[in-house]
Amino acid sequence: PHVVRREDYRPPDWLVPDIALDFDLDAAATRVHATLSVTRNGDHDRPLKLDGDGLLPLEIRVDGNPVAADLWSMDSGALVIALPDAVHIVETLVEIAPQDNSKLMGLYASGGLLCTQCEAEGFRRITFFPDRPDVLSRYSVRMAADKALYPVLLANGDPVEQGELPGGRHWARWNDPFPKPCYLFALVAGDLACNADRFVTMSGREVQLGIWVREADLPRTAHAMQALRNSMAWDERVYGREYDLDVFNIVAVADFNFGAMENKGLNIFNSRYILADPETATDIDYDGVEGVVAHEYFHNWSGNRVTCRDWFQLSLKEGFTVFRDQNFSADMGSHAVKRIEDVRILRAAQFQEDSGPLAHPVRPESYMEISNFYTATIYNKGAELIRMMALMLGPERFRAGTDLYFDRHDGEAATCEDFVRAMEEGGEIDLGQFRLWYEQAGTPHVRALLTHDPVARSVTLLLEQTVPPTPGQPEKRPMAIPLRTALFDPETGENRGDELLMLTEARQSFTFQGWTAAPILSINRGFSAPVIVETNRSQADLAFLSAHDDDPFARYEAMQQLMVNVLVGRIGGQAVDEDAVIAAIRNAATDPLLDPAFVAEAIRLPSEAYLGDQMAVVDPDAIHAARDALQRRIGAELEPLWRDIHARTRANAFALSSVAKGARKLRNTALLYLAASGAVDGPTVAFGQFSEADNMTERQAALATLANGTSAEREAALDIFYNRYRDDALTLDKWFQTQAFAFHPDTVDLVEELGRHKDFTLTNPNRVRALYGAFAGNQWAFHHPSGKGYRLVADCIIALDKLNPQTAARLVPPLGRWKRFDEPRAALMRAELQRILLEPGLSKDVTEQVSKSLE
Ligand code: HT7
Ligand code: ZN
Repeated sequence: PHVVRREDYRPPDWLVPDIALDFDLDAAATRVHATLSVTRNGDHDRPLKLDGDGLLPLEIRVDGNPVAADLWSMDSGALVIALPDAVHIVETLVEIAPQDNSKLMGLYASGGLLCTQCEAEGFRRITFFPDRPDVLSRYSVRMAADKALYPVLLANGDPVEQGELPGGRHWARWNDPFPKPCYLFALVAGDLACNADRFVTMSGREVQLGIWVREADLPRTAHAMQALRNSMAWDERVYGREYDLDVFNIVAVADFNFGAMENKGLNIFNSRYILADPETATDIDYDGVEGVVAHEYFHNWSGNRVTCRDWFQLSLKEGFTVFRDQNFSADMGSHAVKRIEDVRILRAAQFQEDSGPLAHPVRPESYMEISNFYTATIYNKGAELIRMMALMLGPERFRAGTDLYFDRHDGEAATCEDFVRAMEEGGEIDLGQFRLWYEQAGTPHVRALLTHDPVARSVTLLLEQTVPPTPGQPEKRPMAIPLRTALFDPETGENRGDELLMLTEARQSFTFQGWTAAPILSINRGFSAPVIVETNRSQADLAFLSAHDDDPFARYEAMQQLMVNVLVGRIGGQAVDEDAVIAAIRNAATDPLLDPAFVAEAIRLPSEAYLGDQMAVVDPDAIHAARDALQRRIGAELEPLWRDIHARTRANAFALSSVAKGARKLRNTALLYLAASGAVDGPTVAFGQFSEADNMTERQAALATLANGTSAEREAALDIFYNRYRDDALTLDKWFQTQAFAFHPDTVDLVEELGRHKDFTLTNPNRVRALYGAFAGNQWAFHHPSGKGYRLVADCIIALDKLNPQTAARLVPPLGRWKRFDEPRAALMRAELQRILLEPGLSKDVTEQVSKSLE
C-alpha cells in the first residue's frame, strides 16, 4: 500500500474558498450536489484533483457547462479535471447509500439518524473534494429530507432558512462563516429531542446551546450540558478564548468509531460520552462525559480556529487539547487524583505503544492509513509535551505563548513547529533540544543515583538517560528532560525545597550542599516528564515517601514502587519483605487527612500489565499468581479495616460531589480487598452491595468483584444485571465488559460464548470494544497458554475488517506485542498475525498494523 511521508508535503495546487452543498437525504440513496469555487494556488498547470472514495460522478460541470469526456478522468477514486484558467466554478453530483455504510466514515445511518464523520478522510466518501486539512472553505449547506423520518436537520454554523416541500419533505439551510477544512464538516438528520440552554460569553454575546438525543434519553443529558457550560467559562478564564458562533449543538449517536468529533458548531458524540444518570453511569462514566465534552469544545480554538496543516501535525490539535481537557477536569475535581489517573492511562496505553512495533514519534514521519495514528502517543504523550513546556515556562509565560499562538495562527492551518516557536517567542525560552520530543519515539529511561558524602556534607545526584531504539530509529540523542526533584530530611521529614532539574546530557550530576545525613530522594514529582525512572531507593525510603512526600503524585508513586518491588520479587521467586506494603496501606487507609479518592488510588495494586512492563519477558501466569496472592494477603491481614471502611463509606443518598465520589471509590476498593481476604461472607457482602446500590458505580464494582470469583452469587448477579439492562445498549456493554475483564479461570471460554450471544454485534463499535477490547486488555486471560485468546481476537479482526476496518485495526496492537512474551506464546501470536495477513481483501488499516507488528 501507498505510504504518505511528511517530507513530501507540498502546498495544495488548488484552493476552494467557498463550497455550497445540496443534500437530497435518504438512507438508501442520498444525492449530493456540490458547487466549488476553485482558485489555482501558484503558477502551475496541474489539473484540479478532487479526492473521492467509492464515488462516481453523475454530473460534472465547469462554469455551468458539462465537461467534455477528454477533460476529466478518475485516478484511484479521485476526480481529475483539466482547467484552463485560475478561477472556476466546479459542480459535481454523486449518489451515496448511508444505510450501507458500515465503516461509519462519511455519511452513515445510526439508529434511524443520518450523521457524518469526516475526520480524517471521510469527506471524500460524501463528495469530490481536496480532502486535506490545509484547504479551508466557507460552507453553505442545504438539506432536504422526509419530514416525518427526519424532522430535525442540523449542520455546521448558524441556521439561516428552512421551508416545506411537496411529498412530506422539508429543507433547511445552514451557513458557517468560518473557513474550515472539510474534516470539520458535519450534518445530522433525524428525530431528535433537544436539551436547550444558553451561555453568555465574556463579551456579552448569547449562544444557544443544544444537546440533541432520542426523546427517551433527554433526562440523561444534564451532566453533559453542565460540562459544556463549565468548559465555555473555563476556556474564557484560563485561555481568554471565547465561543464564536450563535449556536453550539451536540448530537449523540449510538454507532461511532471514536469518542466524539469536534465538527465546527456541531459536535457529534458517541452516546456513551453524553448520556449519564446515576442508575446507568459510573463515576468514571460521568468524568468521561465531562472530559470529552470539554475536549471537543476546546477544539473550537485548538483545532478549528487554528487547524493542522497536514495529518503529521495531528498532535498539534490533539496533544494540546488533551492537555487542556486534563487541566479542566483537574480544576473541576482533584488535581492530585486526576494526575494519578492520567499517568496510569499514559503508562498503560502509551508506554506500551512506545515499547512495541507500532512505536512512532509524536510527529510521525510516515503512514499508510492515517486512522491508525489516532494513538496514545499522538494524544497522551502529545499532552505530556505541552505539559513539560508549560512547566518550563511557568503559568504567565505559557499563557503569553498560547496567546501568541492563537493570535498568530487564527484562521490558518499550522504545524507543531509553529506551536513550539510561539512558546519560544511568547515564553522567551530556547526549546531547541526540546524539539527532539516531537522527533524521537520511545520512552526515555532515567537512572537516578543519589550518593552522600558525610565529610563534605553534600549529596550528588547522578542522572543517566537512554532512549531505547524504536522502529526506524536505532540511534537516539539525549533529550531535554525536566525533572521536578526534592530531597527529604529523614529525621525531620522535612522537604528542603522543590527544584526543577533539566537533564539535557546522557549523564549529568547535580550536587546539593548542607546534608549531614543522607536525604531521601523524591524525583519526577507530579510526573513532570513522561519517562521511566529507576532509582537506588530502598524499600525503607519508599515507605518513608509513601507516608511523608508532600507531592501527592510522588507519594502515590512511592507506594506503587513499594508494591512493584514486592511483586517483582514474588514473581522472580525472591522474598521481599511484604510487611512494609501492608503497613503503608494501613497508614494510608487510616489517615484521616487524606482524600479518600487519593487513598483508593494509592492502595490499589499495580495492574498485571504494568507488572509485565517491569519484566524482560512477560510471564502472565506468574504475574497473576503473585498479584493475586498479595491481594489476598492484604485482604486477610487488614480484613477488619476493609469491613470498617466498607461500612462507614456507605451513603444514605446518591450525590455527585467529589466527596461522595471519593467515598464510593474507596468503598469499592475495600470491597475488593474484603472479597480477596477469603472471608466466607465475601460474596454475600458483594452481592449485598450489588443489590442495594442506588448507583451504577457501586453496582458495577460489586458485579466486577463477584465476576472474579466462582460463587453462586456471581451467576445470580450477572443474570439480574442482564435482565435489568438488556434493552439499554450502553449499560449492556458493561455486562459484556465486566465478564471480559474478569480474573476468572474460564474468561477465555466465556468470551468465546459471549461472542455468540444474541446481543453481541460487530456493527456497533462500543459493543466490540466492550467484549474484545476489554478481553485483549485482560493480560492473564488473553495470554492463555493455549493461544485461544489470540485466536478469538484474530477471528474478530478478520470478521470486523469486512465491516469496519478502523475498529478492527484497533484490536491489532495487543497481538502485535509478541516480542515481549515467551517463545511458545510469541509463536502463537505471530501465527495469528500471519493468518490475518493472508485474508483476501484485507483493509489498508489492518494491513498496516499487522505488517508492522510482524517486522
Ligand atoms: N478529532 C476526533 C477524531 C475522530 C476520529 C478519528 C478517526 C476516526 C473516527 C473519528 N472520530 C473522531 C476526536 C477527538 O480527538 O476529539
Ligand atoms: Zn481531539
